[in-house]
This record gives sequence, structure tokens and C-alpha cells, in this order.
Amino acid sequence: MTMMGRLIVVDGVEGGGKTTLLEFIRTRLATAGYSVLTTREPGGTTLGEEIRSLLLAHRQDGMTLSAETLLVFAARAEHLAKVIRPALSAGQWVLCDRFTDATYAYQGGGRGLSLDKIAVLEHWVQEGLQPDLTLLFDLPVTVGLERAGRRGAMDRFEREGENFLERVRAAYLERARQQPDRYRIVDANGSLEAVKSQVDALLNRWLEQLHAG
Ligand code: T5A
Repeated sequence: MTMMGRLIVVDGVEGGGKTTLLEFIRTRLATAGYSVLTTREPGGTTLGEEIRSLLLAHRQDGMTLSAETLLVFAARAEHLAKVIRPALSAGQWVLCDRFTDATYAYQGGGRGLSLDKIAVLEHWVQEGLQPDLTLLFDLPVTVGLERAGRRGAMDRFEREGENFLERVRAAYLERARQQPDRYRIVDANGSLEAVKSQVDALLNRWLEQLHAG
């Protein structure tokens, strides 16, 4: 029987550098001997990427919170069925740029949707599947926004501004506090080199623990 792969997620407020570090993490895991598929949310499938465009577009200002949350989970359902579960079943590791923690943080913490409602959708769509490891890139919101702003036009979530993102950040940190086994917090408020070396050390320790069983 093939051993199930592992699901590793990078998540956090805007501008933390998680997307920049995705290839670094993939290479680190590949060096450790794992076949790694990288993907992202919202997105990762043809329909999921179309849903992503709807979610991030400025013209969607005014979308109801229910519609926004259901779209996020619709994309996630596709992603799990067509990409994540088949890869894990084949023994591949999946490295995903954002996952359900982002829904708890943005739609829950940021927009104020009840966490119970998110949990209902999570149980429906994920049927108990959870990431094995979530690297939470944490940094002050102002620093993250400044970095994201340098990258170009802001998406619908970045345009919500500082107070919104402060609530998002607090929600991420609260989840990390509640589930310390799954989370590792990366201090993303440093140079790219400093962030890389932290991530490298965290991954080494996590892989050692995994092998120790
Ligand atoms: N969303 C998502 C929800 O609301 N609910 C959900 O359930 C999900 C899954 C898109 C949006 O969707 C929302 C949350 C998001 O707002 P996304 O595609 O992950 O999600 O967001 P992006 O806008 O693409 O990425 P981020 O803004 O989150 O940025 P990253 O990935 O954290 O940062 P990155 O790597 O793109 O870096 C940003 C810039 O900073 C520089 C980089 O070069 C880049 O220019 N940078 C640094 N500069 C100096 N020092 C460092 N240490 C740096 N690290 C990066």
C-alpha cells in the first residue's frame, strides 16, 4: 500500500513572503526525498482559478459575505477532489499557498462571519482532512501592506486596509495558539535571508519529529 503524502500549508497576512518562499520550501522538501506538488488557494484547478478571479476582482465589491465564503469553499471542494486528495493518495506531498486557516482569518476574523458557520463548511468539504503542518508567516500589517503595495495593484482584500488586516492577523495568531501541534510561526518581519533560514530550521525540526514518529 502506498503511504499517504503530507499536506503542508503556508499562510498569513498579506506580504509575509509565503509565495516568494514556496519554491524554496519545495526544494528543501525535494532534497529530503519527497515528491512535492505546489498549488494555491483560492485556485489550483481550472474552475478554482476562475473563482479566484471573481473573489479578487474589484468589481465584486458588494459581494455578500455568504457568497464570498461559499465561493471560497466551492473552489476548495474542487481543489480537494481533483488535486489534493489524489496527490496525497498517490504518496505525493502537497505544498499549498493558503488553505482553510485563511477562511477563518479573512472571512471569520476580518469580516466577522461566525466561526461555527465556517466549521460547518469545513466539515462538509474536508471530511476531517487537515494540514499536517501550517507555516504561519507573521508580521506587522503595515509592513506587509507596504510590501504588497510595491508589488503592484492591490486586490479586493488588500484594499480593505489596516484595521481589517489587524483582525485577520489576530485570528491567525489565535488559531496558532489553539493548535500548537500543527502550526509553526515564522517571524516574517526580517530580510528574505533571515526568513529563509528560520523556515529551513523549522522544517528540519519538523521533519526530524516526523521521522522520530
Ligand atoms: N483569501 C484566501 C480569503 O479571503 N479566504 C480564503 O479562504 C483564502 C484561501 C489571495 C487573497 O485571498 C484571500 C486572502 C488573500 O487576500 P493570495 O494569493 O495568497 O490570496 O494573496 P497574494 O496577494 O497573492 O499574496 P500575499 O499578498 O498574501 O503575499 P505573500 O505571498 O505573503 O507575499 P509575497 O511572497 O507575494 O511577497 C510580497 C512582496 O514582498 C516582497 C516580495 O518580493 C513581494 O514583492 N517580500 C519581501 N521584501 C522584503 N523582505 C522580505 N522578507 C520579503 N518577503 C517578501
